[in-house]
Amino acid sequence: MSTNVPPDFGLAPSTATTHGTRAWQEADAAHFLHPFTDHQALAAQGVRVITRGEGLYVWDSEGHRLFDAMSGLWCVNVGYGQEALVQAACEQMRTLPYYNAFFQTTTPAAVALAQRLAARTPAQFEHVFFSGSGSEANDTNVRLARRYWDLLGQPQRRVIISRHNAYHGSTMAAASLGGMAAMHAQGGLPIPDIVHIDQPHHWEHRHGVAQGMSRDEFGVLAAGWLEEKILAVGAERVAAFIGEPVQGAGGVVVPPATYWPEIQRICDRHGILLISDEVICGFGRTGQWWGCETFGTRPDLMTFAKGVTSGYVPLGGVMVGERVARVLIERGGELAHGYTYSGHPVACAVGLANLDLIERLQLVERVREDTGPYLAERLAALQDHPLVGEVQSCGLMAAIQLCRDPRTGEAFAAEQGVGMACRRHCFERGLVMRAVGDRMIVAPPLVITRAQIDEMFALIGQVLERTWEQFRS
Ligand code: PXG
Repeated sequence: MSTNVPPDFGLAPSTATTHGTRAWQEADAAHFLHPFTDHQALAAQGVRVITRGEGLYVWDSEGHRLFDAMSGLWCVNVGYGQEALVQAACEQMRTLPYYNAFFQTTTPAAVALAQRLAARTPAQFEHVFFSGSGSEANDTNVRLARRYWDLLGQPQRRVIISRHNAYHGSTMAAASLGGMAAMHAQGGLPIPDIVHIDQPHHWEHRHGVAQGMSRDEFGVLAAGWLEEKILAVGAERVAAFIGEPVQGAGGVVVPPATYWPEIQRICDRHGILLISDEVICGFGRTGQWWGCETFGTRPDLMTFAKGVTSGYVPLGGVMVGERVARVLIERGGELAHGYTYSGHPVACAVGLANLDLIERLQLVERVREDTGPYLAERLAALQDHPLVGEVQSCGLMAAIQLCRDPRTGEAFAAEQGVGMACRRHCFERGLVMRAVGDRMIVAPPLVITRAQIDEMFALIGQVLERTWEQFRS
């Protein structure tokens, strides 16, 4: 693995904290079952051990420095090594490392974060339900949406409509909401009463229904698939529609501008709850605090996680709009749902420090006015590369679609594994990008500067050249 990395590509001299790579790899292979990993393949290759992070960089146990253009897993928005978050965690741990929010108790950190989130989210949100992760938060959404309709005397409204290629997490309900076929194939998913429509992916449909259509025309068409599904299921059976403003794990699928306003109209027309899963898009990623603000919707429920603590500690939750909150509070009695770590005080203290930092550094404004537009400009310049079919971005999340022939949009054969090959070149150059099929993804920390965007694109340029050399024939 990383021992093959040539020393002359801007990699730091050895900064390894210890020299235990082999030992860690062996112990890891013997004991650690990783998420979304083929363990035989990993054991043969040897896992990469990440030991340290600072700013936009992480270092592995061999001392190689990596430019983390994925913010960990779309979460380290304030970058690594922010002392204010460390301090907040230490102080809270010293004062009160844990207390629960069950049985008529609360903690100051959880109250303060709830209040802060209510102030920082669109006007319809005055209440939050905390979880430990995005997956749990989406399970909560299923419970809340169905409970809402039960309390309104419409228990038959149970169906939740989602989209193919969506990612909403890995618990049973969240994986069912997700539209990943490979996940559904393991474990008998989806659970009952969750159905899917196609995603608003203009590129994917370029040779099909989107042929000859502008993106905006296609956006209206794709939103129409929701109405078709509602009518097929029967509107009186549909509880909610859930979607990521921009599908993240699915490959940074930026919808046409016409899509979400049309989705909102359809939900309103049929009285259906709208759930915006903002686990990736929330906290400034799209250039507004929330993706629903960027795309013009008014969700009833909103999932968050990742960016709420910049990934420093686990925390997630659901912002519950007043339409739902009023019914739950005034008619619901006890809500039979909750997690040990709902409102964990250490996580909430870190969340508060993280929000302070985002505001102090004006990261959301920076993404909207400076770094987001600059990233889009640098991305547009890649459009002429002989390997690049399309580029898409929204704020600080971007996709580079690789294809065999950009003029015709002809794709590479899947078995060529072009995206994964490109990703290997990334690691050799000291860059972390994600490959979703042949779509290369970046979502750098929101603290990135213009100069660092230049640095990232210099690396991307080298990586695309290498990939082009490998596959041009
Ligand atoms: N919703 C969305 C939109 C997500 O992106 C989750 C829910 C689940 O959150 P938790 O905290 O339970 O993981 C996510 C998570 C990838 C990748 O490969 C993306 C996620 C997780 C793991 C991998 O892009 N997003």
